[in-house]
Amino acid sequence: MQLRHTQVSMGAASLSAILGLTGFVPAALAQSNQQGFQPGLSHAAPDQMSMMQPASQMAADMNMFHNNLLLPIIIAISLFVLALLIYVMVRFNEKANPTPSRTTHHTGLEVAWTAIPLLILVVIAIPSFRILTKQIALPETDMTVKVTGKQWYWTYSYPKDQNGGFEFDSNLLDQDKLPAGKLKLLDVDNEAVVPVGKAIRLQITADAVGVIHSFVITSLGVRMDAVPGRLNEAWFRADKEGIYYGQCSKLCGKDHAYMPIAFRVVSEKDYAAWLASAKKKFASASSDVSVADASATIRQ
Ligand SMILES: [Cu+2]
Repeated sequence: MQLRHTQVSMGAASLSAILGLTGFVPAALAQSNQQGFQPGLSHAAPDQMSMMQPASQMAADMNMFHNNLLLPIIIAISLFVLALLIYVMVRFNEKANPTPSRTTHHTGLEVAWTAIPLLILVVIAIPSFRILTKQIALPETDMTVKVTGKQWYWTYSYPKDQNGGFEFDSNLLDQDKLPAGKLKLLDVDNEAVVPVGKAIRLQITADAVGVIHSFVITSLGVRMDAVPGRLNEAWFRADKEGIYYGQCSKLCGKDHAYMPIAFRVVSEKDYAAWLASAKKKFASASSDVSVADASATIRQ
């Protein structure tokens, strides 16, 4: 298993509107917007009750863990406690049981109500730690994006040694002049773009003079705090092309609710086209970020 100096802190538009707004989006990319934009997958659907649909194996594992293990256990425990309460109310009320028992200890019962919850926790802990390990022990990743939480927007840096060498800010769109088809409080001016099927390493931090944020994209199974002065790592491999939204998930100040995350997952060809145009567009904001040195890798 490999751990790369990971520090864990333990969280359909009109085409012309899109093109007009982003300016540089290649035509093929703009088309994939309409396919990729799916309620329940990209963002929560209206009246949605359950978890977000998964767009990565990690998110699928997390959903499975919640839906197939945690939820049944929680329901069973709640029903059991409810049944006990009803039984006590009926069987041991003052009328039905005028002379109460004076028992204060029962060894068998005490062992049982210690051991059974312990076993339940062990049953939960094993798959929980398995998923957690998968999240924080990075596999060989194909590319890196550096994410910096600022007050109150995100900055994405594409490393020089990966054909990038630029960075850009991703700000919430002006809510008073929201173009048709754009999502309120979710769509941004500059989306981060990554290729589909590739393991993406995220290096997540926050502005040195800023506050703690948390970078979360639910459908991709990514949740990691962005802490000033600390470089946290997370990763994902998106199975499907599309746009995936997230939100800052750490109460970070007055505009906490207005710093959405938008990651667009595209084909490799579209990614190459985007990279070429983004390099020109963001040329003025060049970034010196380069991928962490291999010597920083801790092998286990
Ligand atoms: Cu924040």
